[in-house]
Amino acid sequence: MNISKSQQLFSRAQESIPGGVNSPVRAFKSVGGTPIFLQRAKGAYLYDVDGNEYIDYINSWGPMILGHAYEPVVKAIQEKALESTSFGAPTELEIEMAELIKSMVPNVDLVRMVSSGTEACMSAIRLARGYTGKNKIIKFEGCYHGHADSFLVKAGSGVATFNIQTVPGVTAGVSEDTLVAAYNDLNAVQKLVDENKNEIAAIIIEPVAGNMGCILPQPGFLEGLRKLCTDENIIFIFDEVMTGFRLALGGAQERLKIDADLVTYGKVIGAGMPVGAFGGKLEIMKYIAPLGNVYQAGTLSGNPLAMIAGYTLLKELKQNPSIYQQLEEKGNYLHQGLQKVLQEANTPFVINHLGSMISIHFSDHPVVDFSSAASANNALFNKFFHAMLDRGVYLPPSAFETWFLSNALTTEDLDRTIQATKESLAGIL
Ligand code: HOZ
Repeated sequence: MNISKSQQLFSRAQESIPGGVNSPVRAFKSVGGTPIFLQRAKGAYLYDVDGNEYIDYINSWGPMILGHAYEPVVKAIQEKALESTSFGAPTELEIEMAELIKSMVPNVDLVRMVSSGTEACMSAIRLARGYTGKNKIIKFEGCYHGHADSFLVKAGSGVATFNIQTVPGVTAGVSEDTLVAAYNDLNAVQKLVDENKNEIAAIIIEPVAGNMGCILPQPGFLEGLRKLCTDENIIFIFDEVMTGFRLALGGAQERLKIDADLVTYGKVIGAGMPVGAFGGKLEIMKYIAPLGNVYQAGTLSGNPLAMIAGYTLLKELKQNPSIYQQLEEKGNYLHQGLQKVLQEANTPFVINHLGSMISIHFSDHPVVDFSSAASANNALFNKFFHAMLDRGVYLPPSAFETWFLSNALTTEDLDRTIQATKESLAGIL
């Protein structure tokens, strides 16, 4: 495969952009090699600057649930741009967006739009602290809630990919207020709560984790956390940046039948534009300024282009709930196909999958938390990644990221992916 233009651009990028990229995982640092510079994308396919085509399983890390350059979204953005790209003042569209979100997520009474998932999670934590008057939070090892200081303790995604143990610049004071438990370990959480009686403001979790590969909550885990939060007056925050509007219209809350107190969104909610949101019960949300004194603001919050993109996509999902059934079938089809070729290749593997989130760990033990993900054969994953890329399949360049399916994928694309997996394994094992 010729990637000479990507190679040239990567050399040039490193002269003016840290590491040549504007977000670390994109640099291919852990898998090695040159990041592919993209030119355009349509539906399920990406096209790089050298003219190579790839089937996309990153989908911009989640947002492109109906595929790239989805026409109704593109048209809506084009039309909206003619009215102004930003006002910094209220618009009717923001109300429509909030009403649409509320119609999909019944336990959200009020929702505040922001510009990224990081902002959403950071604001939700501040709100939980402001509401409860407590300082500490519990997060889970390998979960990633954006790059705000409090979340970078034992984080997943790039922090795990690059094996960064402590992030310079995050003060000890901030880190001390972040307590960490292993994912799926309810007893560990109970212990932290007992040891920090009346000090925990919030427990924040990815209800299906996507930043250490895809990891599913074990039966009873989220239910146990829910009960603990209710009993101890702790705000239960679902980080649905990845799962929101993806696992179901009402996200993981609907799919797993668990109500959180606050929910954060990103990715699908913006259809590829920079959008995040947090919302929840009126009783808590009324602490947010200007209703209350928990301050949170943003010049570009509710930006018209971002709102019209997200609104158009969410409306489409609401009007066509069969999309979720189709995604489900595609996820199952891919899972079965991958399972077959991996079994034939006779190498230990684990496929974790729910709906349109899926990942492979080359592991001989179940992958249920960060340490089991980290002890998989991730060197083999790195080889697998390149073998797949060479065959035109674009996977996340890290075993610590979930793959996202789009509904633009056809059975033929899935078959090509399964065949590429078979060939890749034959080449690297
Ligand atoms: N935090 C994203 C993956 N979990 C990476 C985003 C990016 O590099 O664009």
